[in-house]
Amino acid sequence: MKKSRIILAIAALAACSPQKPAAPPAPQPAPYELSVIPLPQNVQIDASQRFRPDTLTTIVIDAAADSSTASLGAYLQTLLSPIIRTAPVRLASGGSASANSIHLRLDPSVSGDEEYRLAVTPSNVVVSARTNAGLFYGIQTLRQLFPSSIEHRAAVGRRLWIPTGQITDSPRYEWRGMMIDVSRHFLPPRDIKRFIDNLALYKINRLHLHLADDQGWRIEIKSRPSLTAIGGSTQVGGGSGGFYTQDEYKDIVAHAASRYITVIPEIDMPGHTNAALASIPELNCDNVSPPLYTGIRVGFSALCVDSARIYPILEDIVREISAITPGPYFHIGGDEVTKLTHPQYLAFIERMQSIVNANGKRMIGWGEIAPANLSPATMVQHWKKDSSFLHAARGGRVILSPSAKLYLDMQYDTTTTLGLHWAGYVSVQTAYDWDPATFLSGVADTAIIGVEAPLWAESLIKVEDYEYLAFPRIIGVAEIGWTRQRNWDGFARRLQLQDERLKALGINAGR
Ligand code: TNX
Repeated sequence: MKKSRIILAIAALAACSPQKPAAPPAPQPAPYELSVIPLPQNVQIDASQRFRPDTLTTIVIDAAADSSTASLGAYLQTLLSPIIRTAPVRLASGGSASANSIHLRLDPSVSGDEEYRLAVTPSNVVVSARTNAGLFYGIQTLRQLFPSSIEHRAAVGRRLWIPTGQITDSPRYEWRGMMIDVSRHFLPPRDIKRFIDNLALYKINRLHLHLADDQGWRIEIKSRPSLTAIGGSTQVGGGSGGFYTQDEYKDIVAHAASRYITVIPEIDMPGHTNAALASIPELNCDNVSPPLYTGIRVGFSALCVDSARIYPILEDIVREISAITPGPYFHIGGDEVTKLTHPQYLAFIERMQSIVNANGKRMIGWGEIAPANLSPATMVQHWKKDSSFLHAARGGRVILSPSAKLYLDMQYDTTTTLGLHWAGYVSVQTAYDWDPATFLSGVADTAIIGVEAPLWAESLIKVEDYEYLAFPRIIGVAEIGWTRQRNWDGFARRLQLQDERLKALGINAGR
């Protein structure tokens, strides 16, 4: 484990001669302070020299690069527009970066899947990585080295520069996620895409969408149209609800992929299923649909798991969603089931695992699923005291989402209006200042695939509400997932330096 190294050189101070009468002191350039979050692994910066892009700067990519690398060039160009006006230019293979260029270089000698290197001199910038994901993360670091005015694309007369130096960086965990509950209240696709763009800035790479719960069904299932026609028609408090058509969902997934974020769909079952039960009578043991539910109680609903007739319906759902989800995961929920016996519950989870696997996906479920007979390829998402250690013992991986640390719907403190506090109040420091490696006894660091912060939406309506609770705590979660050597004081200072950037992006951060 390499120790982070940050060398900050202050721009040379103006020399002053002792003989001359006291002249007013020349204004000192402010020392450059690194604000990058997540903190990169190895940083050497010399702010006495700078790289300044201008209208003659070109973005270059290797001739051998694929269309995704070309898209990254265009993405970087948009970030720097209108300063950089030219389209990305392809280099001949093996060509070296010319003066006044930003070179996105695919380099097979960089080892990690998400690793990147960044080298900045006064005349050019080279971002190298083995993968396009690595290049994308290098671009995010580059973006954060620029002043926050980089986020004001149309601002006239802004001065963009970065200090010279070298950064090498790779993540600690492969899973750095956020969950958005779109069931309790529905968020339209444009708001989800806005989240995706903002999460990508902090190198989050998983977006888990909680698409079905008691209060709403939010994804079109073509073979079972009543799920959205009925189940998608309302939400907590009785609003009009909403759902994603399959085309809208595909568009969200594609947008996420362009930001190197994998979408994980969740259909919560066998509990948290009132919207489905209300839509399809056959899912109920008495064949009678209950009314739609718009309150916020949990634990009252369950599928009729002993009835063979429910499984073709569940197969249709898993098949249709799997077909439009390129990522390898399908989340079946599995939390808070009080209406079934334990053997009924475990048999159901095992049966769902077969259905999910038959559709080519790895199953994920909340912590309660751990005692079932699970494949080691299945993943358990810890959220409260559970038996995750059983899954670690069989060689399975665990996603850490401890509610008292990472539940973004927990209020910051007693003055917070939005959110809940059943797991406690979660300050920015509480969310940040803990170590996944030692968090669960019986679950070693090697069993932990990473961290994910869920944002449940019982009390949230508009995207600003979601942002208020998510930011800035999600930025801390991003650093927990990425950075090996970190501490609260350093993070707190860099977070303060991010404030202007969050404002420039129009993010309604809560603290
Ligand atoms: C518990 S966490 C739930 C959700 C609620 C949340 C509210 C989990 C797996 N289940 O259904 O929305 O608490 O904080």
